[in-house]
Amino acid sequence: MARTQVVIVGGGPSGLLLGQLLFKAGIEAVVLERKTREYVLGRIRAGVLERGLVGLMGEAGVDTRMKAEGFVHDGTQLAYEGDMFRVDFAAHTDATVMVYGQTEVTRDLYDARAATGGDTRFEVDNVVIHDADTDAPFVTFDQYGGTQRIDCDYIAGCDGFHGISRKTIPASVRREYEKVYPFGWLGILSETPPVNRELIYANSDRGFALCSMRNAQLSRYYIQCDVDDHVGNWSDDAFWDELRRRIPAAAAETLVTGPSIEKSIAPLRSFVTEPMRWGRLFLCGDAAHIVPPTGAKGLNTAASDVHYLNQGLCQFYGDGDSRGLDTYSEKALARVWKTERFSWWFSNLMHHYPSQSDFDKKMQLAELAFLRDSPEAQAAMALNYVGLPY
Ligand code: RFL
Ligand code: PHB
Repeated sequence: MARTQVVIVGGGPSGLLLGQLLFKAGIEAVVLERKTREYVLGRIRAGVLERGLVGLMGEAGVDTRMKAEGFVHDGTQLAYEGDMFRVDFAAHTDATVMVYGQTEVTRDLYDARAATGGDTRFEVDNVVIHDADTDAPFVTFDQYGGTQRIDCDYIAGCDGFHGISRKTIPASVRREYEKVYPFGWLGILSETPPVNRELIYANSDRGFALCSMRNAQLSRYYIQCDVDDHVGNWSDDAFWDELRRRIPAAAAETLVTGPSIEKSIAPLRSFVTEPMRWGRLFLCGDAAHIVPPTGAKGLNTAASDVHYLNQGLCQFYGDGDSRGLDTYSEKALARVWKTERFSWWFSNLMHHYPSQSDFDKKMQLAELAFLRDSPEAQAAMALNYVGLPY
């Protein structure tokens, strides 16, 4: 029978970041991942890192490549009705964001984990968390045709929205809050130079569009689509044509197109589960909450959870003080709800709703004009976009 201090369920960015931070503090952890490393690295997701996550990458000792290859952005562009204005982060905050893909963050964390001899089990099935509400929890899982058991002090549930950790908390204890949006995002990755130096978030009558990037030769674009649309309905040409119609003319004219190397549709959802702790089980990241991607907050909110949990575990193992762990759920949720609010607000502002009335549309335009003209409104947006303090 094996034993460790912390079992981390899920080898996505939350689980790996926590694993590396614990390693730095001399706390032993085993990471259990259902898929292969290649599969996890094949998911194209987040692209914008808040200062908090940038700092945690440094704390975890994995920021060398990010610092060399990432792009620091100190503003973003918002477009509507042929108009485009800039929200200047540097003018309103003392922070910037880093454009560096989740794929690269995850790769750096996996490389560091391998280099430090961290115990990571891939392709594990049927992970079950046992006795999390007692002082002797353990986790079982299937691998190589046999069932294994690891006893531990604590379990970190970092297994994403579809994982098993959240569902381990009895329904009578859990309270869930959800909003499903009536549209999705169709995203493509293409080996073309980005259309603009900064991201462009565009509100148009045909629906939202976003121009983002990974590096000088790799672009990431999204367009709002029907929630039940299929990737097969969208040729590359159809995507580019639709994107051009939704972004300002000057950008559309200079857009460089090419074959897509990835194309996928993501639904949009706001979701929070409370509490984020049950006994010795702590939920982190998408396992506990989802935001629509409009504010680029999913990975970043996962990182703030990891920060609070790491702090609590270090306090406990360092001087036996469990106060950080006892207040984890409360602290994490306080920040989660503020981030949910920002992502919901920004999504409402930028998308076309199927049921939108002319009045609703006028309200969106008035709010965009207010944001364009008000330094105070821009300061509020900038503060949220660069990331609320931990
Ligand atoms: P993940 O990434 O889902 O990782 C969970 C891991 O757990 C594994 N797993 C299990 N392992 C063992 N046993 C089980 N029973 C398991 N069940 C699941 C899974 O295989 C997986 O490896 O959750 P994590 O680590 O909490 O990370 C969250 C982020 O991935 C997510 O919030 C972001 O990608 C959201 N997101 C964005 N976030 C940002 O901060 N900035 C962005 O710019 C941004 N853009 C995006 C996004 C998400 C998107 N999609 C596709 C949903 C853009 C998109 C399009
Ligand atoms: C991305 O580059 O994938 C991205 C950027 C900003 C967002 C969402 C996604 O708000």
